Amino acid sequence: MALRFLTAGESHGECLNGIIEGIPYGYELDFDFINSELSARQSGVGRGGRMKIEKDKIKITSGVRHSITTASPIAFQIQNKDFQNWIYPMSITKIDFENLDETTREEINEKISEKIIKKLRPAHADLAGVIKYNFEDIRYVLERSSARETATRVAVGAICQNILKYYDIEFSSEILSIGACDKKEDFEKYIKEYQEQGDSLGGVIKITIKNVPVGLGSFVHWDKRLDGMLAQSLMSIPAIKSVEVGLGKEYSMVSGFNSHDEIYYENEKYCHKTNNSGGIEGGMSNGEDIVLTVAMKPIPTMKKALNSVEIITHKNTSAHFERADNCAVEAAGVVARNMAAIVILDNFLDKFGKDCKNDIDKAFRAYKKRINEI
Ligand code: EPS
Repeated sequence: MALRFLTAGESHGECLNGIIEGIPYGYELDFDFINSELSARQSGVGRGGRMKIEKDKIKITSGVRHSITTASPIAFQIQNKDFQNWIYPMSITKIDFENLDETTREEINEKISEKIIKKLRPAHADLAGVIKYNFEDIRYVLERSSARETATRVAVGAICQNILKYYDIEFSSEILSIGACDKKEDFEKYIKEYQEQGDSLGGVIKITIKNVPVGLGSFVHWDKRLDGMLAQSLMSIPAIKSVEVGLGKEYSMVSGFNSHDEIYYENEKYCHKTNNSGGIEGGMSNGEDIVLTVAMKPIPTMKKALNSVEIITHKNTSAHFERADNCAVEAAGVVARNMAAIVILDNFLDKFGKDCKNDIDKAFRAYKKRINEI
């Protein structure tokens, strides 16, 4: 493993934070590109009120000098503009009530208590989270389990995409369906219909990765298989319930003769004329486009509340609702292509070198020459 990253931050805290270790020396970062990925994650029909408040931008605080990566860990922040409305409920330090007058004390106490959550939200992390940590306020779970955290992953992934662009490796995501609708021209209308009913929707997203060199990943060890690593990283995105590579589960419904990609040798290169394998065979990239499909469940927070239970009193109630997206499939597509970029860069560096761009460029060119691709 060449790369690792950590994220920290609460949904309504001051900021989101990330640290990436393993980015080699010598790559010029394109901040406009990184910010454009952050802004793409915020867009799409079905996003709620929060996205009108936020304008996600990366602020790198170390590991980059004059826009060039230095090989030191890259640390960054993304501000939560909404924090201005949460200063007391999300305060890091203890509030010094003793030195406040009574009116201010009451005002602050009210602000804090109105943000305490007792009604469990089904299909969220709430139930298992409060039991696991013995929390008496569901907000402790909500703040960190919120999909807001995916902004940090997109920033990491966009840095990885930025580096992979030097080698023409490109990532894209496309929505295949929203709920039961697979007509792109109807997506907006369909999402809005459910929004009006206070209901939510999920969908299916296709990720395509172009120009991945042959041989990333490995057939040698279970944890080095590229499909396994991609599946883990995509499955870790909140609300993603399945990941498929190429034909995916459809493989189980067709015969081998009718599904496997035949091999040809043309123009002094190996190639396939079909790509049912989705660009991965034996745990390694095979030179074709990598094609992944992920399915997202509907957003659990809904105006049309589900039946639930209150913590502590155990009374029947309806689920907590503040405000929420009713569909975030487009955003999940942006997160998915960036999570995939992290895995691809990790494997790319494992193969071509971990220290500096010059050495990596040379190793990459030598490999391409050996396999007659340049
Ligand atoms: C989320 C709830 C909403 C979403 C949020 C994920 O936020 P809020 O509770 O502030 O209204 O907008 O997603 C983001 C903030 C984001 O940046 O994607 C949740 O509970 O998971």
